[in-house]
Amino acid sequence: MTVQEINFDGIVGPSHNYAGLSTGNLAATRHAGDVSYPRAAALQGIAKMRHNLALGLAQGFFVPLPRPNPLYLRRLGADAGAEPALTAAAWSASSMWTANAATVSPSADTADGRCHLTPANLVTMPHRAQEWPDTARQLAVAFADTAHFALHDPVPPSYGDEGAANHMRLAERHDAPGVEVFVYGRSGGAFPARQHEQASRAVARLHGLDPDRSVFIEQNPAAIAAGAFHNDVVAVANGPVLFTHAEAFANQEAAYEAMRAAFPALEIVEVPSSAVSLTEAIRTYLFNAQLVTLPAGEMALIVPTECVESPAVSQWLSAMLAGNGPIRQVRPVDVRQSMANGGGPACLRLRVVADPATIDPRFLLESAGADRIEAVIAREWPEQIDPSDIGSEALAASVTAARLSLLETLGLSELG
Ligand code: SUG
Repeated sequence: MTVQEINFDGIVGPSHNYAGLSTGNLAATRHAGDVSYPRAAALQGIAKMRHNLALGLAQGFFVPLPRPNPLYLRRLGADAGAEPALTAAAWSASSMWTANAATVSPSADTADGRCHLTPANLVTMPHRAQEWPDTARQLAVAFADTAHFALHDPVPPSYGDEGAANHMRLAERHDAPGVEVFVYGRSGGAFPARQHEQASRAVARLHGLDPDRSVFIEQNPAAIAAGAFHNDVVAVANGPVLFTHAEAFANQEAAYEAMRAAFPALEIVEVPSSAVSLTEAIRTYLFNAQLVTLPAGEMALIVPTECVESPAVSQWLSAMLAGNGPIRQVRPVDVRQSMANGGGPACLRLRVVADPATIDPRFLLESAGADRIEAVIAREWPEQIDPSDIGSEALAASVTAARLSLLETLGLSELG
């Protein structure tokens, strides 16, 4: 049995577009109404997965959810297409950001020794709140082995839950018992706080986590106001390392103390505001990096290319590499199409610590599988979508067919 971390990336759906649906997500707001390039977006995602495979990391994927979602519009009485905002929501390819698909607690942390998953209800944003039923359906296929996995229902509304984007795990090794850190926001600020404290606490209880090894921390309201709509925009953890901006948490020192009390081996790599301001960190998505342990044991930070183009961020990264810290490599990847909607490398993946042999192999990626997926994308994903195309019947038919063709290629037509 080889329990390891597997990153499940969301394949970018063929209806990928910029509709400005997420208040508080500054990139998405800035790019509202831009022409989108779904084929390029999906190919960037596959290239990222290939990059990580080449590093020797285990890689999985989830398929896009059915969009446009006819059920959503029907239930709102809006299937005639007269409500542009609702039509845009029904077309959103937002399930690509699988860090928001679910919260995952590895078997080493749970009372019954199984890996527990709770799909995120995503209730705060209407276009995302429609995701969970189809996400749950997909998780049930991928993690059908009930001897090793326990799937929960989402936390009921109105307790907003945005999944792994507000959850970090500290552990000596991926397969060792860990400490799970839940980060929530308090409402009342300029932008919505998407993760409710009660949702985080419910997930910890449902997963059977040891209360002494669970930590609950409040996000800095100033970070939410500056555009950190999820904690993974300002902090990420891997193994014993927490990589964080100095202004990520409401009370930074108390947050470190709480984590250290539960996990004494904690190693903190903090980026001070004097080196990279909160604004620049959020603009470049420095912390929305994948912090991974390579097979040889060294840690690498997989950052968006925007980071190396920023003088402040690249200077800080060079100084970090020249020092003696735990992160030994920095590897840029181009996910610009997703970045323009506020989704960096870490948003695009859900981490699952498990034995790959217990997972439905149709969701695991090798390079031959990447070739097959790429061929479908190159053939069937629209090259571009203009905002005025959203709602078009012809485009709806072609993106629906494109997705079904991908499912067929992957032997996953049951998710159609
Ligand atoms: O929920 N953007 C997503 C980005 C999610 C990023 N995920 C993490 N940080 N883990 C969101 O705001 C924009 C869609 C649009 O406006 O068309 C969007 O949904």
